[in-house]
Amino acid sequence: MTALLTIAVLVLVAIAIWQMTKIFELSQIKTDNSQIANDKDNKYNGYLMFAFLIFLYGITIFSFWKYTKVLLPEAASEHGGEYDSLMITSFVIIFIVQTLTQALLHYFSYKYRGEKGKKALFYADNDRLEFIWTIIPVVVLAGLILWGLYTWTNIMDINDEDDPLIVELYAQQFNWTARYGGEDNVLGEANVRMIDIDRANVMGLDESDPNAGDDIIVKELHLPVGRKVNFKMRSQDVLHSAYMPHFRAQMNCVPGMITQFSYTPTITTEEMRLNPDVVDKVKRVNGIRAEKAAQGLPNSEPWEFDYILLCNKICGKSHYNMQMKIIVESEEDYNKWMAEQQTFAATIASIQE
Ligand SMILES: [Cu+2]
Repeated sequence: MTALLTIAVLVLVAIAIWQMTKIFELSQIKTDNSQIANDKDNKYNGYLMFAFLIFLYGITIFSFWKYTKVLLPEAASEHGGEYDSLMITSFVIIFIVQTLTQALLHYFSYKYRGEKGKKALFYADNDRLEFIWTIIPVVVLAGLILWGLYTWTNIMDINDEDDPLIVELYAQQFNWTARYGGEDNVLGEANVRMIDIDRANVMGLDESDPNAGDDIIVKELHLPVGRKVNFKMRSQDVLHSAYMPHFRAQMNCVPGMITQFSYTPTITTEEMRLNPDVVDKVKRVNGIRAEKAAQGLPNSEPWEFDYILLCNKICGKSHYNMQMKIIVESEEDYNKWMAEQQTFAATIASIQE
């Protein structure tokens, strides 16, 4: 509300200033009252073009200096590196082209500003020039698109080779649940119509399916490092999107269908906590939190880095907080954790007792 009022006040002040300048202008007796731009106007606009170019470069440098540190750390999945190089290459190309074309655009606007007696040269066409400015973008874009398609098909090649771990990610407003296939690594059939809250069947598992009994339902995702994981996504209510930024993975969760994504985690949580970028980020966040703690504000306990699964589709009121912790650990630790979890059959049995 305060923000809205502030904006309203600023807009009104701007209108008032604008009206006042108009009155001031009208009150002046002008010798030259023509609406046609004269040399002085053109020169003034030419310099303004230059000023705008400096502003553009300034804001670019400022953004690099101020915001690059909030970028994600190194990719923690096998395909992540390939994805990152594609993105950084695209960014570098865009950056170079943008820097050059903006400089030329603004410089020429200044150089060829209107001047009395100066006439534009009539220059119909130049085949060679047109050929060059067509062929270069064609080659560069075709290269990027082909590389992109190749990377995309590589990443989206979800198959059962190399004995992948099968994990279901179940989305609902506003939390995540994960399900493992259990001993047989096969997920039991499930459907939202079979949800039975009274019997703690929150994901709608088909109790008559022999594959369902050993399924393990958890609220914290553990993954063994180096093993391929095939994710199957489901949604109970609306569109959600399973986003695991550190693994460069995202897939929509669509009610009524199962979507998939597959990746191999390569860096454990413990290792990632030692990554210089992560150490830096944790330090910065905890600096802010320490300040908050000094003022007695909430959310001020020291933070420790963890991988996360986020929802990346605005799915409702608490969308912003729809997340689940992901822990990547050694196979040994993973097995130990898994052994402590309760199977679906055991949960159901304990409810019935
Ligand atoms: Cu969501």
